[in-house]
Amino acid sequence: MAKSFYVTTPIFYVNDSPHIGHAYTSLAADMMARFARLQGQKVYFLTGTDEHGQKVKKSAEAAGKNPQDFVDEVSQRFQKMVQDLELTHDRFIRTTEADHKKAAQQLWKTLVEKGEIYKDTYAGWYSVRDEAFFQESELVDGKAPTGAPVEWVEEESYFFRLSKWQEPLLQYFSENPDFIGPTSRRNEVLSFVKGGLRDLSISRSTFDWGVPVPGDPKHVMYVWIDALTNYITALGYPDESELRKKDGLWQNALHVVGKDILRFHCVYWPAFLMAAGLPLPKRVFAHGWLTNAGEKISKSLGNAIDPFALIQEYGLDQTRYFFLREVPFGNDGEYSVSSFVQRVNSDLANDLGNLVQRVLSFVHKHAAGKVPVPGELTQDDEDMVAQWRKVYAQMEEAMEEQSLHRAIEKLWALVSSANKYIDTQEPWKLRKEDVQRMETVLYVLVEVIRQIGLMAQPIVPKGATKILDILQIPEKKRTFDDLETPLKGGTALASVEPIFPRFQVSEAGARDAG
Ligand code: ME8
Repeated sequence: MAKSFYVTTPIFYVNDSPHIGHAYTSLAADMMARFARLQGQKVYFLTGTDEHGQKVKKSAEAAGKNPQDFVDEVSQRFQKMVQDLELTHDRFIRTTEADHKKAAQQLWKTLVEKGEIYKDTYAGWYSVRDEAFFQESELVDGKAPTGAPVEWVEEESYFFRLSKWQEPLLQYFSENPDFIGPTSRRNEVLSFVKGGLRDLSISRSTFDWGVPVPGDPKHVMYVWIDALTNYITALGYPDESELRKKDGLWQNALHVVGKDILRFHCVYWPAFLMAAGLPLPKRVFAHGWLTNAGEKISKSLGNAIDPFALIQEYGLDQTRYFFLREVPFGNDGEYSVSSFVQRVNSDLANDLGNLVQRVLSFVHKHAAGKVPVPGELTQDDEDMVAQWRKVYAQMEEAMEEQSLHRAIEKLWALVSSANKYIDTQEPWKLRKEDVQRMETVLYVLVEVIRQIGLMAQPIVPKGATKILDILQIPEKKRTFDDLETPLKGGTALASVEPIFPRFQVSEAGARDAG
């Protein structure tokens, strides 16, 4: 039976336009979804927008719009981003959709029935930018730890008995050491929970842009309890059958998030689920921040990079490749135009692009444009043709740990091996000395290019598709299972076209310098 894999991105606030940070998370999740599909897994990939709360409400006011019109408009920009990124998501969820509101209200009702919610008064600090409550002791120079301004809030509020879940959470983390990745983030969560949990205010009564609290419409739900529920709305909750299915989507769910929202996903969310008697997702993986000149890229800091501009100028494959390869997934990563151009020139244009171009043009010129029929394979040939097995196993292992950069690095080691193989076998010499041997060498190379094309699909889908199209590989023969079935000699190749262009390094350097 095919394994299941459910991958989610955070749902993004519609307070402002999407920037490269949002695109980054989305591209990473997309690579995971594509990889799992090619493995033959049953995949569900969810992304969307988080449309309630004070932050969105204030942005709507500032824009002079009513909140619904405003969120419709900004959500469109995120839907456009998702389209431009050519994500392979199964649903784009919006928290203003009816099925989601119903799910959030059902979760609330269940928590009430289980005695997990009580009414009191909240008095404390609130950061609208973080949509988070803070204790006096947590403030740094009168601001939230993120540097966001805070305001004093004193209002009637419902509370969730979070304190009660401190021990069960710690026990769960110890029994499920892979629940949070990477390890540094796991440690961060452990120390936060060990430091003691207070009950959490989960409703607001001084504004109305949110999901109404069942039975008490003066209150709207705290935006995070509403937002987190999106992950189960998409699986049909209040119907719990998918959530409880053994080895179904939920038991194999991975939440990909940025490290800024670790606490919400690794403490609040599992506590809500435990309290409601629902099973937990398999894992939360928190990646780092993209930085520009050392500062987190964010709209509020005014250093946002427009993903649309980047894609338009350099291409989608290039944008995917740079961010997923350059930044070790989990760490922070610095973006600059010159590092971008250097990376895509060297890995895409030179290493992979040249390999394909060189070999396939040679086949067109000197081997009648057909996959050559090999003679007997030498040990070197055998090793080259079989190297993918090790590479693929390494990629699978890396993907299991969300080590996206490592998976890419392993594949590019195969690209390097193929380039070395050309240099040692020297087919251009064989053309004059031993045509049969030349054909064998070319066969090996074309076969390895096919293997690389297959495995590169989740990383650079457009380039990989071009490669597989030149090789005339039928659409149905492009899964990872097909790695096992080598090319047959004699198939005609389509004409060769450039796969990855080169960019000017000098211009990029000038741009970084401002
Ligand atoms: O937090 N580098 O939404 P949000 C890397 N609505 N990733 C970045 C980034 C950067 N500089 N900036 C943003 C919310 N991100 C909530 C989520 S989920 C139930 C609710 C990415 O619009 C990263 O994934 O503020 C981060 O966690 C997310 O955008 C925050 O998006």
